Amino acid sequence: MKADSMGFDFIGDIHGQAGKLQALLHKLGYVETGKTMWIPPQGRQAVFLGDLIDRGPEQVKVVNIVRSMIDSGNALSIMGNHEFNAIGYVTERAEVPGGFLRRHSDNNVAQHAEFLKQVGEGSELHRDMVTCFRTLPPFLDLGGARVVHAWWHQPFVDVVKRSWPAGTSMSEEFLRAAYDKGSAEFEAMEGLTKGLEITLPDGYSFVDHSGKERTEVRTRWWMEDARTYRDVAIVGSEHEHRMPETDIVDGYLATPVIGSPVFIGHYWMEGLPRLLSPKVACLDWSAAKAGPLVAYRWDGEQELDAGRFVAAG
Ligand SMILES: [Mn+2]
Repeated sequence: MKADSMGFDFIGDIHGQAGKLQALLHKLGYVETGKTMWIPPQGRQAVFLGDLIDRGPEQVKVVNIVRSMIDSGNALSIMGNHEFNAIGYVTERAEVPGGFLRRHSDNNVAQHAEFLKQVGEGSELHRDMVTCFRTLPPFLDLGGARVVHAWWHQPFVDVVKRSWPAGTSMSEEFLRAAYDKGSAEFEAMEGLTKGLEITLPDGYSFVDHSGKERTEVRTRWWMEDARTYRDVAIVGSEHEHRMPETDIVDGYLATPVIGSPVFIGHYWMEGLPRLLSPKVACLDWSAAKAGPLVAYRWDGEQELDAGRFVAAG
């Protein structure tokens, strides 16, 4: 099947919420034919935007569903920051015996603990899932639509294109480079999977969704006419009024979307699904907590249509 004749159903961050995933697939017209197998309506394919795991109650089930759908040609998936972290978590640093690419700090362990418990840390299933995560590309250009977990920044896309051949698993060499601070691969994977973050002026901070106080904020990288920290900062609505209305000093890089629309996850949006711009749709509406799991039913349109969101759960 050719990509340009397909309709795609883009699906946001699931974070182990299998019930919401099943409800959403059902609503999209997919038919359950086995324990983990869902068949799309004729001429359609699901595209998962990453962050299948961490936090939620049925992470193994979610990965199994997504995997079955990929293996049968009924879905594609990209890598989110949580899969990228999961890979680094189990990979030892060559130069530090007993150390891992992703440090086992208290915060990092806490963020991954549910997954490790459900999968069985160090088990065959654990290894098998990490191997699967390495097959997920950090972006896809589907011809007419593009997907990335957090930030479509073309120079980062180009770095990955050069050192990670499309359709292959992430190599050992790429993985080690991607965890080597300061390398082009590190910058690229940080940017693509975690977005553009900037440091707030002295004295400002906010509390993120996991209860951690932070001085770095995620930004609305797609906003061209942004001037102040409040314009670009993505924080929970209860913290928005505390973002400074002063001009951004540096670090913000407006990245207007020119060409085909871009679908992203990652940002813990609140409220009812709405477009971020006619070219940008975020499909993470906090399904990891009380929010719905959200899809966008795409049929080739270059100007996005808010009427095409489908939400469940
Ligand atoms: Mn997420």
